[in-house]
Amino acid sequence: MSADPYTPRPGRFITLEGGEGVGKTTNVGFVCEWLEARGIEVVRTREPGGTPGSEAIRELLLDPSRDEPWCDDAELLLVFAARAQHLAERIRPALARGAWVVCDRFTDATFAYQGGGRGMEPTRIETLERLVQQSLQPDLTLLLDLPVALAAERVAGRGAPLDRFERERGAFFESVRRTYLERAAQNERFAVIDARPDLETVQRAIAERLSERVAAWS
Ligand code: Z5A
Repeated sequence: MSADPYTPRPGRFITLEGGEGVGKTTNVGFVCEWLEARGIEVVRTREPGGTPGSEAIRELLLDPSRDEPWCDDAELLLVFAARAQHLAERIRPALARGAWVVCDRFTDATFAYQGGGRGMEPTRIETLERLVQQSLQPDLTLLLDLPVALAAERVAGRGAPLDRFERERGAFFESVRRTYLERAAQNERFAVIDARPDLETVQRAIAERLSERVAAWS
């Protein structure tokens, strides 16, 4: 008898990535519901954030009204400080007990924003990645890909105030998108999802990729 691909098993780590406004937050919920419908315990979380301390660091990172802008190194260290706490308090304990963790952004965002966007050397980011994560990497990264102009329209359509990153220029976001796509081309854990179509079509594509990967893990 073949194994049921949806039988709960030691935890898996799924991340959603992409530039601003590509639909990560909208689709994190869809991924969680898809897994829960198959009897899997899911922990939904996000970065920066996911614990009270890490959410406090998120506030520091995103606040657009700060008089003193963060220098690039301070921004990078804050991102990894939040991540270290998140891993220790939330992600590793959940994976250890067999829950699946679905996270809105993780370290690929650091390579895309601090690396691609701010121009930091990837080797500096890799050093902190090794220190904080050791060997832990996501099992699957769903990269929602959308042209920058279309993403900006969707963000504007939400009508919410812009955070410190959302105030960056188009070239910054082009570089973020390019970095994500380059990483996806180099790493099999990525599944790139075309985020241009309507939500139903995007979610059908996400469900197909989830089905393939979950079946392959069984
Ligand atoms: N950051 C960093 O620099 N380094 C790091 O290591 C990490 C993060 C982890 C906060 O992230 C910032 O932190 C982020 C990078 C930095 N800044 N930026 N930019 P965040 O995840 O909170 O911020 P965000 O990317 O700006 O998320 P967002 O604005 O919430 O966007 P989203 O989650 O991708 O999109 P959404 O809210 O789900 O969708 C946007 C709108 O489009 C919304 O009205 C939806 O209803 C609509 N939508 C969604 N899908 C569709 C489709 N298919 N068709 C039509 N409309 C749609």
